[in-house]
Amino acid sequence: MALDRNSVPNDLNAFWMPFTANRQFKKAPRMFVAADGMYYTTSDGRQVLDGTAGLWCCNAGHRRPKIVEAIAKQAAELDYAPAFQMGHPKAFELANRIIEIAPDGMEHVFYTNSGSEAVETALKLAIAYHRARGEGTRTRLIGRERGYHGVNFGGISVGGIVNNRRVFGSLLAGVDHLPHTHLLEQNAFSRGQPEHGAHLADELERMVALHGADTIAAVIVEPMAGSTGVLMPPKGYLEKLRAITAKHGILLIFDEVITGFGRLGSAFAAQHYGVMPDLMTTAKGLTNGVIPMGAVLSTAAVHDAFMQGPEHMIELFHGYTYSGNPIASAAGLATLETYKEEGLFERAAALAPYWEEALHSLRGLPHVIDIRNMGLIGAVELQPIAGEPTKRAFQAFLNAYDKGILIRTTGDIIAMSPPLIIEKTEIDQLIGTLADVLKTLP
Ligand code: PXG
Repeated sequence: MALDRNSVPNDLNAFWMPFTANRQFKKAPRMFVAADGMYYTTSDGRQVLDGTAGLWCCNAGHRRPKIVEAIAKQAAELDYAPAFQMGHPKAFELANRIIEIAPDGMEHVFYTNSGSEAVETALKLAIAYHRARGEGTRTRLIGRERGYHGVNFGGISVGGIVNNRRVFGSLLAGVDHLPHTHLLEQNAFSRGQPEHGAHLADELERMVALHGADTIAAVIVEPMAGSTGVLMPPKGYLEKLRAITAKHGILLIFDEVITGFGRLGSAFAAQHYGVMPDLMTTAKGLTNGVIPMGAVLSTAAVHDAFMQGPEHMIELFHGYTYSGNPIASAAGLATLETYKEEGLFERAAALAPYWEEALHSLRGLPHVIDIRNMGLIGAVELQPIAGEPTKRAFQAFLNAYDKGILIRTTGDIIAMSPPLIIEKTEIDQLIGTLADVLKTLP
């Protein structure tokens, strides 16, 4: 018999929360009921400074008027249009605006509803691209240890997070992983890109020798790994990956779900690092996190390989009911306008040195074993409590929340990625409060 939840409107039991310690949360819930600019309001009426742009997505801050208005207007005008064999103007307009700010050479946009779907789309595109060109033996996908590419089967297969993989069966076949680039001993407390580790890209040559280039479709990496703790690409590493993939006809996919839309001070990490992939996955900042939307950006070479055969035939058997959804498209357009009008990418670049100094002022505080930064992203790595990994950082997260700042933790790493509208005084507030938290941690 169905439970009668009407009698208990605030029962927390029914909602099975994602990536959350459900039982712990439901004993002491942390609820946001409103947001504005840099701040969330909690259900007990406190203001919490958003040190993470939600989940790395609200790059323009919260409740931005242009975005709010665009969504309301679109819902009242054209709420939904079929995504297959029909179009609506805003999806086309948004694709053009994305291409305008994308690295030179990116010419096409395929819409999804999340980063995870963008990843699945890119992996499928890579395999189908080679097949379309008569190289159907290229099916192998190469990811990297400590990579995060969302939670669907392709993404967790190429991803390198043990907990995201081990309880979900056999995953995709034909996947291999490059080593991660986090060389704590050599690179601790580097500012920006670390010096050591470019040689780790040479592992790809070893994989080519092992598997044969003609079996490998693509390499997928986050240009800067976000979720597993803000792991920077060592100097020269991405350039090497690009050179080796190009040499062997392997596609290079940059997963820019976090790094896209200004996080590093340029529109995309590809521009920041000056390395051009064949496909890019994006989501999050595309709509400022307000409405779900993701997108895969593609070069003309990849796209054009599909444009063959009779013209009435569907070229790519892939897509989602909500690909390019009108309200998401309107939100995306208003978001990109907000970024542009307020110069937020340039703002992130201009603030980056201040952010770097503030972050590195935490060096020397208890348990801090590394600090990393790039653009408006930063991480503080803590020494784990012996035998109890993750506990120390999670305690820091809880204490920080009580003191009025929102941070993220992954393992024993604290990650921060504030909205690009943050003021210097708010950087001081964020880092100052974090310093207080670190001083009192067990
Ligand atoms: N790729 C990358 C690089 C990501 O960071 C995804 C794909 C998946 O996106 P969706 O939209 O399906 O969640 C992500 C998502 C965190 C955190 O705190 C990171 C993500 C999501 C939630 C939390 O590190 N990244």
